[in-house]
Amino acid sequence: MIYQSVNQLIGNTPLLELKLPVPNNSHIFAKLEMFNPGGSIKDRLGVALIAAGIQQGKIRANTTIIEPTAGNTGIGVALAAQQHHLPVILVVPEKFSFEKQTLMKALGATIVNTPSAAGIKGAIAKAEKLAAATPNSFIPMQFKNPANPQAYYDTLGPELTADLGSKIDAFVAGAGSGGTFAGVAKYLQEQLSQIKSYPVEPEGSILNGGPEHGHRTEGIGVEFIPPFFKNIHIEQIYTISDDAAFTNVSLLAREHGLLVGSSSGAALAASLQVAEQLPAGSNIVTIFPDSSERYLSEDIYTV
Ligand code: MET
Repeated sequence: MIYQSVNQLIGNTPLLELKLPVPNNSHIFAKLEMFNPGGSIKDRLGVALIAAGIQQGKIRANTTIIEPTAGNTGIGVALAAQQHHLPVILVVPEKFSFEKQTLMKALGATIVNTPSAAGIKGAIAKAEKLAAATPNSFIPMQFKNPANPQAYYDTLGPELTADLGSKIDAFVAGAGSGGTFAGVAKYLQEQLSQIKSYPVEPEGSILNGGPEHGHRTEGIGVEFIPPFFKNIHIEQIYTISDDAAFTNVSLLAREHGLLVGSSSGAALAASLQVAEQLPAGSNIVTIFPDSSERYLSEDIYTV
């Protein structure tokens, strides 16, 4: 097949069974989202946010798109906005990786940095200020736009059941905006009544009650409960240390040939803990959102 646009390369990523020792002889399958053209799971979200904005009449020719992001959503939004020749301003706390910020700029976006200490809330507030001062602008706002979970409900969820049928016992995924977790969990819970769903956060995030502090694990972690979690059945929340996440990142590279980012390391740590709770031979599906290559400047392979 000869593809005609980068958009056609988004989604339908491979599902890999990890050949590592899993407690209770269970199986862990990882959805390899670094195979999307922008290098992360958030390409799915970028196209969905821009399409929803256009459909709702909130994005017209020359609308300036403004979005707060840790980087990957910004890359996805920049990629999608480029197809429509829309200007993009991405508001990024300065702590997020140099590589992601470079890629957003390469795709044509303008970056506005906010202080790391103000967190993602600081980036959201700055985006709102910029939008108020920019005529003809629109913030898709991944943190509350229903198009966020919907993008994953529509694409990633069905891809998992297409690959595994009804043989999925548990779904484990990191939460930042919470869109991936909530959208896929909703889809799977509708299809498979017995499935158990587990969100993953780094230590420093507040889902399990805190305490709130900075962390090296990037792209996941929340400062407020995602509104998308309403009506999703959550079995248990896993809070993973940076050490555990980065140890897995190194292990996955050294022993399994997988070059993944720290949120993937955290997802694997949680999946292994889930395996301890579940009956023998369970099938656990998790998500590896991006690649380690966008974190080399942060010494991702140094635990
Ligand atoms: N992963 C999303 C983004 O890249 C949300 C991050 S919130 C820590 O924007």
